[in-house]
Amino acid sequence: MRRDNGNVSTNAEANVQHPLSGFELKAVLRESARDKTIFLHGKVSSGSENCNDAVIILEKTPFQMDTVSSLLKNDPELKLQLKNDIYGVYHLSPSPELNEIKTTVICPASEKHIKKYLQQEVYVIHETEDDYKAITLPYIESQSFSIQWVYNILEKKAEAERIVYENPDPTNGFVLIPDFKWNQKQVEDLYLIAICHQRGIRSLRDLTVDHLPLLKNILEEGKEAILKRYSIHGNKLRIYLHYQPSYYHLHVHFTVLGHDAPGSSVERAHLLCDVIQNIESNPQYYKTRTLTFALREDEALLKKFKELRDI
Ligand code: GTA
Repeated sequence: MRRDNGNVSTNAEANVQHPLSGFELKAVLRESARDKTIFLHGKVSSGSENCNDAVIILEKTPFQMDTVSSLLKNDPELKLQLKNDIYGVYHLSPSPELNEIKTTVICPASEKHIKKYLQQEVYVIHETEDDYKAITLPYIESQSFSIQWVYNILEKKAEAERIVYENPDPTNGFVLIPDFKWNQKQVEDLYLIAICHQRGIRSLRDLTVDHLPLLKNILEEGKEAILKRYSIHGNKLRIYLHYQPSYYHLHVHFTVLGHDAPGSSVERAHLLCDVIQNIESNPQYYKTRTLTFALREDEALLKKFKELRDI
């Protein structure tokens, strides 16, 4: 099945082109030895003549408790690197099924996608209510990332088989689904997102008392669904919204404590339980408060703030 308008396709389609067909590396955008991740800009060929920009993210996956002992059984081949007294360091080359690399392909990637993954300086912005209206909102309306992938999930045109839980209410309901960044093989890096059914709630800034039932449903039903499916209790979860998000359709991140997920730092993550309390104590809280966040050097929104404000 393929829908070109919504970019939905499945592997069941005959003649599926390899997603990395004709791959040619253009640049390493960023890499992290700590996270064992590398972000690449490349060209891939789609069809006979077209050559598309692609962002490819390669990430070594965490060990899985249930398979880790197979790595070491039956005298696997070890290449000695160093031996000193009781200390030995070896290279082990596991079989392919125990040596997976999670590969994310964004294709065709826009200039904005390429910049998003580029290593850059970041700067803190304190966005007042007026800044939001004069700078951020016009920016969001003119050039934010497409949210077609979100509508595909809500309309069951993509990832339908991955849905963990759904409250179908059009106003106060949501879909809970494993995040793109989680391979679902181990709960040590569990990462799900709750995407609300209601359209037009762009971000934290749009939230008022009208949205409290939705937010409370996401918090309570999301925790319950994760407990039921993954046996992880709510007191082990970090449940938060990003400000600024990359995609301006309200969604909530569920990650497990102990997993240092990208975007869980204090200048970006707003705990859902705090968001609910803030709105309860002041219905205009997110409309009026100055909100602080960081922007990368190359981001158009930062350029707008620099043009219009003394920062
Ligand atoms: N299930 O199609 C999708 C999909 N898309 C396109 C995005 N997401 C999706 N989930 C499903 N299907 O958590 C997820 C994203 C993200 C959430 C949107 O939706 O994975 P956000 O609007 O707050 O945007 O959340 P955010 O957090 O900036 O987006 P993103 O892409 O996670 O980028 C943040 C940083 O995370 C990046 O700068 C990069 O450092 C890192 N990162 C991004 N992707 C990966 C990856 N695949 N592996 C490792 N690190 C990554």
